Amino acid sequence: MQIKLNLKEATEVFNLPLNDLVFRAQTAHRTWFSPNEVQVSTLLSIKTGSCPENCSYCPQSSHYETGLNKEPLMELADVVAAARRAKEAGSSRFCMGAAWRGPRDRDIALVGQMISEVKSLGLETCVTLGLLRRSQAAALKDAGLDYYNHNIDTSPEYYEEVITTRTFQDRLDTLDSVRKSGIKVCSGGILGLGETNEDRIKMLLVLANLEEPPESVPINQLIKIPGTPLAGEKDVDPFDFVRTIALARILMPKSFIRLSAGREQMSDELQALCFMAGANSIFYGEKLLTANNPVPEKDNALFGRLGLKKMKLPKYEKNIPVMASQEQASL
Ligand code: SAM
Ligand code: DTB
Ligand code: SF4
Repeated sequence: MQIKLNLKEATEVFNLPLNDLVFRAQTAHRTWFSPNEVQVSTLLSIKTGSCPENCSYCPQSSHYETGLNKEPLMELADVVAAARRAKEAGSSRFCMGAAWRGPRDRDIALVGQMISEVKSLGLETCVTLGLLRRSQAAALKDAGLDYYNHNIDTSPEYYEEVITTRTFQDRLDTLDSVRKSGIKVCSGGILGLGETNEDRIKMLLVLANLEEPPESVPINQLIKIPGTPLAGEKDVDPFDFVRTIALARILMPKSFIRLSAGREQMSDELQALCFMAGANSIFYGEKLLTANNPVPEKDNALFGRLGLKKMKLPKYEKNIPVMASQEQASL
């Protein structure tokens, strides 16, 4: 059922009249998911700032002066308290992020405790810790990790324009370690780095053509952070953003496609278009890692107006979410 397209075919799909493109994306979405349910994750930055990498979009890189409040690794009890609040607010997944090039083995032990405790609250667990070796991935899996987030961010060709302290292949190697350890993969990218639509299509093709595509695909819109090299980058055309979401849905029909960072800068109407184009996951809660996200009251109001429901803890069969009901999934 996995649709494998080459660059020419994927570009033709991307450039379809918008109605036709959205229809195809909706059809794919309804084949695998119930159409009005959105998976909801909450983020927490467990170690903030002073990152040695030079990702030109990131407020946490030590290469740029962004006025960020730097924080060492959080205490276990504070992390668990934040996870409990996220669960009470209706999140089904708790995602903990650390600004490291990669964790040291002693960090893995500490983060492992956080994962176990968060998991025991009945939440899905996700961490994003940078580059990961196979043995480290195995230890996280043993601690109860469900998802590892590691974005490829953009096309292989454009990657060096954005980050030079690690390679595209480094990212793929980490994704491979994560996959081989039996952890579900969360990997996507950012729009608004100065890349072309062709780069966006190529990025999605890399993800879709992995041996197993990621179960979760975050599509971020650049939040322009003063002090980073990309602070003055031009805005993404909103329809190109929607087209990218739709193509992601068509290429990876069984994956959660997450409308990720940048929602605060989007209108309700643009977010609604993204849901129509097949996005079925968001970050929920007033903070992403360091940047602001819409407050829960605003998202709850939007969900109410659109008739969307927060998805309960998804059930999986061989890493594929099982639909709520066959009936809902029909056209
Ligand atoms: N350090 C880890 C890493 O790079 O994998 C994890 C945290 S990092 C902040 C996770 C992702 O957040 C990045 O890969 C990028 O896609 C996204 N991100 C970071 N800064 C952003 C920004 N200003 N706007 C939108 N997305 C951003
Ligand atoms: C992802 O793709 N986006 C999230 C999550 N994965 C870790 C992070 C967005 C970060 C936005 C900037 C900030 O909050 O610092
Ligand atoms: Fe570090 Fe991740 Fe930010 Fe890059 S995106 S500077 S690796 S925290």
